[in-house]
Amino acid sequence: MINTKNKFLLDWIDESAKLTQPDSIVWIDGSKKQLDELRAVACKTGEMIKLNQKKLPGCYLHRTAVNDVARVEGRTFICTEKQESAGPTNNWLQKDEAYKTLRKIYKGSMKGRVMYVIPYSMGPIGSKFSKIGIELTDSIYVVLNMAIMTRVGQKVLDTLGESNDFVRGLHSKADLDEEKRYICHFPEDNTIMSVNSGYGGNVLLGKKCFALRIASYLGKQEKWMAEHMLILGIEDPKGNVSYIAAAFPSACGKTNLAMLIPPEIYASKGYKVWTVGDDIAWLRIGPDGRLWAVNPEAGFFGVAPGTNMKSNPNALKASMKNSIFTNVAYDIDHNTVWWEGLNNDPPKHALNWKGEPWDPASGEKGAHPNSRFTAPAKNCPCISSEFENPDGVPISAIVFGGRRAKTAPLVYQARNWEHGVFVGSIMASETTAAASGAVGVVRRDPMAMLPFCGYHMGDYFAHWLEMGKLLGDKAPKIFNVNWFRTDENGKFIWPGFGDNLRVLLWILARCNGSIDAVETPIGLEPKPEDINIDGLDISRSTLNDLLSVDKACWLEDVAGIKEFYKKIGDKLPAALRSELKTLEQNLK
Ligand code: GTP
Ligand code: SPV
Ligand code: MN
Repeated sequence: MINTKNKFLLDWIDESAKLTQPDSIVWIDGSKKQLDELRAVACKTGEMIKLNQKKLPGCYLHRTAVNDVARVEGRTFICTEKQESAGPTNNWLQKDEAYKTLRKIYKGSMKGRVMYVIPYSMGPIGSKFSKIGIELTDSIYVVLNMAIMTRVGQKVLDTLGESNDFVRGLHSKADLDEEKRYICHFPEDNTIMSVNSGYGGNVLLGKKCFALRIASYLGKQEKWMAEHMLILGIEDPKGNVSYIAAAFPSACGKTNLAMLIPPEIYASKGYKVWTVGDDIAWLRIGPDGRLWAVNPEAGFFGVAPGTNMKSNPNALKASMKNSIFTNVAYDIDHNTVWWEGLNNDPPKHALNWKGEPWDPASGEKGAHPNSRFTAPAKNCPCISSEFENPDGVPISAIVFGGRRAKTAPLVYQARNWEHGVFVGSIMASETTAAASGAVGVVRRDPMAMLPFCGYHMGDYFAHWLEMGKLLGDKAPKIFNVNWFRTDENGKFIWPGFGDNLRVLLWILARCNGSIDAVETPIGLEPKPEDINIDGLDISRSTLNDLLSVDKACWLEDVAGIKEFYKKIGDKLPAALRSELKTLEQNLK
């Protein structure tokens, strides 16, 4: 039995129950017994399908409503007293107005349902990095996902004690009405309200809503950072591990990079890669003055399509027990799951992600492009021994990157922290299926945080600059990568995946000062011979192309950056405006 005397918590639950009117309230203790009971209920109602327990022990399939398959950025709001606080890149609602609108929608929305109370910790319980949230939800799917993605149960309440310092998250599926779908954040009140969705990032409130949007706002006040970053450790043959944090937009390769398998030429020498996180990093300045990172999550909510034994065996293995699959194809004969890119052997008798009979020969996709697996981090064969370390890991390099068919070279280094913040601020990437809307359109996505920054983007840039001042010469070095350049046929030129280690090793060599670089108009690039291409199907001249800086392309980009900076307005730090001037002059 769960137990708390926290009056703030009990009052808020009371108030929320009066509003949403559930039949009953159940506290989630995170025990196997309780979760098993919920899984049984979900299977009975059809909310989940129990998969082949020999092949996929503890695994389940869930299908969302067909109109509810990705984050909805157009329906995601930062709700504050004044619009200025949300800034020009966020949808804004005046907070009192938002509460009023939302209360109408939530009224009675849990009638006939159970309200589950999920006490969870983002970050190892008790770590100085960690923060507590409580999510109220009428969805068993949400409960079971949160139990994988976060640390849940009584210990969280014990840590919270009678404090009011927790993030309130109220989620109701209501009737999944798109028109009345709201994902609302109240950073000034530590509150999240999500209604009329049942999908991932819209409803697992610990993830994007808390660990990025609310936490980025808290980080600004408390001088730390919440970022859309993977964290990985690279172990060299002597056993030294260096850590890299990398920010790529949604579905641009964080999970894959975090779990990469070193190519044979490196594996045979003893190089290893360890995963600390695949989506979110909380970064703080440690007692030694360096930047330290924890992954606030306890699981992976990873993109399924494209995941296979060659591209990402670690993710695949992680998802083969005690995992939940969302919106993948269903193999009727084997009671298992399938997605595009898993193998070349689609199931003979199958249902697609919508649950309809599906013929692989039809040309239609079996799995939704944004279908996902939810897997416990501890299942991952390459999970870092530091994953639970309450002090986190020290970061040597920060890497930005995106999907750019042209423009951005394979890798370049920023000349210093300020230039690095500039490099992050001008990131652009082709949109993906992770958010609803058009796919493949290039948009500015600074630090991969466009959809996740909980306050004014200009203030966010200023915060980055301030963190650099605090870090001084202990600041991580900053880089930019692009695995996604294409040739004239639209094919990716760089092999990517495990071979990305070749680029990461150049980055680490730059961090420890063991290698030179070449000055270019945009920053420091490798001497082509310093990227090891042994064993790759790539010529030196192709590598030169990958590293080339097309001035015309870049000047076009400068025009785009100017437009974006104009949108940021007066709050754009002068240092960034001056970096832009330098870039333009260098190119001319
Ligand atoms: P979110 O969970 O949405 O934040 O995404 P993510 O950044 O973790 O992306 P993920 O690693 O799941 O990759 C998304 C897609 O990019 C998958 O279809 C991958 O197969 C593909 N991908 C990942 N790494 C590479 C790479 O190095 N090269 C190429 N060409 N594709 C890649
Ligand atoms: C992303 O879109 O960046 C994700 C998936 O990691 S979601 O949790 O849906 O936001
Ligand atoms: Mn993400």
